[in-house]
Amino acid sequence: MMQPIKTIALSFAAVLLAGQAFAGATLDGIKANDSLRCGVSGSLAGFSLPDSQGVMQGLDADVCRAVAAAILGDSEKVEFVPLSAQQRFTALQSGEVDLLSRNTTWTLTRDTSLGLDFTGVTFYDGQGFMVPTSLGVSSVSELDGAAVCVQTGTTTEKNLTDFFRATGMSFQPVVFEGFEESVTAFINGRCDAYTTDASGLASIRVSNVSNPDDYVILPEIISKEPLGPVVRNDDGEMFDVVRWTVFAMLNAEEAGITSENIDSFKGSEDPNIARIMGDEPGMGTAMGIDDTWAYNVISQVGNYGEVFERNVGASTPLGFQRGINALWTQGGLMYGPPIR
Ligand SMILES: N[C@@H](CCC(=O)N[C@@H](CS)C(=O)NCC(=O)O)C(=O)O
Repeated sequence: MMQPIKTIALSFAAVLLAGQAFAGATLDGIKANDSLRCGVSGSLAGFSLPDSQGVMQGLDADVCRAVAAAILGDSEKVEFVPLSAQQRFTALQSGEVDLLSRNTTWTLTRDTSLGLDFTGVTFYDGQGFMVPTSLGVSSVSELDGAAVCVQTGTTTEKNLTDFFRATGMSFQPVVFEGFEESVTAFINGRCDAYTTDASGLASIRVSNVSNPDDYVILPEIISKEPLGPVVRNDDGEMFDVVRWTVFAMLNAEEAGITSENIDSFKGSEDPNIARIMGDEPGMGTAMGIDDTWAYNVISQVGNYGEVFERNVGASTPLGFQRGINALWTQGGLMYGPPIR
């Protein structure tokens, strides 16, 4: 049966109104507060850890700064909120934070059942194991019967069970809610092994133990841990801003634009560059922010390669190679769709 024209018009109006109610609610809140509340770990060297001056440093922290630069034009306008693995999703759902940028793995269940959306990947990782050097173990295949320290509320805990079940080995999980207590227990010999994302293991080894040589990270990686920023799924504009902020950092690296040389690209004849610079208008306004958004991100925080090198790269204590986190043009997985 055909719907009367009046009913169709009314439902159309309802859809429009609903759309208006949701579009940009988080984005508007950030602008009204003139500050981005960003959930981080706050405990993880290279990703988010306060330095000796109390300034939050790390790749996850710089993603918060980049989003603040895109929305507010100022990368300093961030309030960092340290969150444990267990607290992080509730804090985002309840509105305590606007954005979660905290070594969080993108999985189907998290993306679909929490009222949240993963915006992309800022660091491709995988789960590994660390053991005391004195244990004399060089492969995970030697961990049959091991006691393994692990933090609750993580993919780590689930992968651990899957891995031992799949390999037919036995293990004893020693589960902790807090990060510090899990690491302390491991250092004090409560467990034979500690498991988390390989980046987390490297972080612990350089910043939480007194002598890194007393611990070895085993070579096997047992899972995929694509880590990235998360937003609530009720604000499409906020989702777009966060994902395109990261894409802008990738595109800038690909184009050779850095925080140091960006001003030399002003007035460029290359339309791709002109759109990143905001010289050609429309890209920012399409997301409800200023057209200089990408310029602000790159000039104030840097391109993806700069952020990687500064926080976790070869010259830092973590000493990571780019590996799969290299740009697609260098054989890696990092790919920014076109800004046009
Ligand atoms: N990527 C995994 C693990 C993330 C995670 O929370 N790892 C722990 C161990 S490295 C952590 O970051 N703890 C720091 C904290 O709780 O502040 C996930 O999303 O579940």
